[in-house]
Amino acid sequence: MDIDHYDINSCDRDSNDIDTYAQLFWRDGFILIENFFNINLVEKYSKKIIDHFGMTPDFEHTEEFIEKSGVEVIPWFPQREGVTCFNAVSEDKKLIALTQAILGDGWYEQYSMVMFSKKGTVGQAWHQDCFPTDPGKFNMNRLMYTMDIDEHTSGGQTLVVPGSHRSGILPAQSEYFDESKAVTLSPRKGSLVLLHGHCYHKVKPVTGQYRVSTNYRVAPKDTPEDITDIGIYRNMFYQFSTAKVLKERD
Ligand SMILES: O=C(O)CCC(=O)C(=O)O
Ligand SMILES: [Fe+2]
Repeated sequence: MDIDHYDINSCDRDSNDIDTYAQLFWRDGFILIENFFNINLVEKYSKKIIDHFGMTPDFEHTEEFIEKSGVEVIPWFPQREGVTCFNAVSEDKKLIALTQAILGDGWYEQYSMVMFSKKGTVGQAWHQDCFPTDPGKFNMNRLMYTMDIDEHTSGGQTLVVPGSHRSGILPAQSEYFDESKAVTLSPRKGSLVLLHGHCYHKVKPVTGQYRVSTNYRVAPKDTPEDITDIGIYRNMFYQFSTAKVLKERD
């Protein structure tokens, strides 16, 4: 397999592929694998998600967070509510094997979260999901896409700076930040994206009817369970559990 490609279409999912994906993940901080999930499962998820949100859900984050962070996403935690059909991705054997190849023994599941954005919303500003203080402690996003995400349909493409999981903290607003190094991911329905929580990433504005991604977050052994409680933005550190701006950075 040519490991210079970000879109990996062929996926035999034998052990060689899994090792190659793990290498790619550690090189770039992310991988995109198309057609990873069974289409029937994807359809089932899609329906459940749309039934839950409808098309005009209310925002659950505070006004201050939305305004300061530039994040307009409505989260839903279906497994916490006992919606058991959302266990299917947690139990997916290929996904478990890939996670094990990347994170090694002792990794654990944090939580699953569906993220919904309405038409006309801004997506998400540049951020890291957690502090990059210790390279061994981070969240890994395992994102399932139940719709095509591209400039023609939904907008809301995901931008990632390759290798930025090794670059330390995201530059503050007043500091130099070379966005031209970012790559644009346009995951198709059924795709999996694995994304290291220390990577610099953002979501572009949503131009279509809505945008949905579903995240099964995991972490390596010894990572604190609340590692993603504080998000790193260019203008602030934000604590989700208390809904407070911990620090304005500029
Ligand atoms: O929905 C996406 O594509 C990325 C969302 C995100 O920022 C995350 O999962 O941490
Ligand atoms: Fe994120």
